[in-house]
Amino acid sequence: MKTQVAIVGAGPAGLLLGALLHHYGVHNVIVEQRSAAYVLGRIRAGVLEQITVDLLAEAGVDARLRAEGLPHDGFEMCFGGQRHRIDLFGLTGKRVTVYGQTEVTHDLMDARTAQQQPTVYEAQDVSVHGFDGSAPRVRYRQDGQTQEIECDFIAGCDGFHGVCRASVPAAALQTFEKVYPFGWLGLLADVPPLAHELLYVNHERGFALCSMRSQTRSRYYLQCALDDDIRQWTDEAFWAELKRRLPAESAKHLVTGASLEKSIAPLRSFVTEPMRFGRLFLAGDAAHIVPPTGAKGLNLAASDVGLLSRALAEHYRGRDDGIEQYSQRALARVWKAERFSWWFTSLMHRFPENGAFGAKMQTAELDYLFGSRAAQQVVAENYVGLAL
Ligand code: RFL
Ligand code: PHB
Repeated sequence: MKTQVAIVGAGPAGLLLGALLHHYGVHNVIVEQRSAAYVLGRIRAGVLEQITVDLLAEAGVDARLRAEGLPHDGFEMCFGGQRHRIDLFGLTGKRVTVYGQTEVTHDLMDARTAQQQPTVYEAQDVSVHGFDGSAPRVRYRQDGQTQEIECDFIAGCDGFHGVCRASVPAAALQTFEKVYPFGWLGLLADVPPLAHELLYVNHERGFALCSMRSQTRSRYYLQCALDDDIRQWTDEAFWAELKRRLPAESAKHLVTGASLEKSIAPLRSFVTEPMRFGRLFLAGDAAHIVPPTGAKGLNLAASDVGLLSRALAEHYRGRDDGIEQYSQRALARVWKAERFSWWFTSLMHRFPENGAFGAKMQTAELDYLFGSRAAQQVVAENYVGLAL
């Protein structure tokens, strides 16, 4: 098989890149190691920046998002029993859209099928070759046969555990990492959301987040120990712990129900530099990870592929500046989102290892934030997404 761009991974980064390249008239093939159903079964992000919504619109994949996405003009923070609203729209003139990653992925998959774009699911032993020269290739096995895709470029959109970053010689890259000493226990249930807006809680028992997917489906998270066994977290135990961490007034309104999904995710900050090696580009979680507190992971994946799709389209029109500058431009945005995600995580979670002084610093910072419009503006500007 031959194509212009071979994309490894059919998560949101790979699928959106494929859609944008198709829109620009660049032929591409996606190779994914899992089945489409498996990819859709992963419950992850829920908050889209306007830049992400705009990119989906540019790719022509925003009809359902426009009809069903929930525009949010603000979110709430809770500390010491006090609730404080961050007025995103009032402070920045921008809003975010609550629309699940599962739905984004679904819409992108449907568009790809309708446009008859080639996608290989359940590809085994995917490997990438020749990207340091002029003839890159992606190889995989399917039905006992080895297949090869000849291409001009490879886009590594294969997530944190993918094969693309791992195929770059170790000496050619530098990585930066911080692992947090706790995880997030997430629960999805068909119950109405607690409130109209998201609620981030810093409680002495740990962080909690009340989010949603629709008017009838809610997503909740609890800070938990990394070695917690998911089997110990019955639905009853989850709801009881969430109620303890919510302000009493809110806990009264919490509607509970059977979980549709429950999982524990570790929290990590991670960046690889650079994001390009010859004819291999990394995008999304393959290049960087943020802790989910700032809701930036999917949005960074989208802004990476926004830059990359334009750079590749320009290449086929005879200009290579976009390709040359991709890594530097993407990383400038990535590091700012890393900073915000790290800061928001540090502000809202409990870190007993930071001692009494650390706890006082957190209290002082929250107190300052709740009383300062300037500080709230910094939060709002980052939450709605910095310019590309
Ligand atoms: P993905 O989604 O991991 O997709 C990578 C794909 O590559 C495939 N793959 C391979 N394919 C072929 N060959 C190989 N060798 C391969 N190895 C892997 C995988 O099967 C997969 O299909 O990465 P991508 O596309 O870069 O997208 C990134 C986002 O998924 C991620 O950043 C977000 O989900 C992070 N995130 C959030 N982001 C937000 O913007 N807003 C949020 O509100 C938000 N909440 C979250 C989150 C992530 C969470 N978890 C579970 C880590 C909440 C949680 C709990
Ligand atoms: C989610 O709904 O999954 C979600 C929302 C906001 C975050 C993280 C996750 O900061």
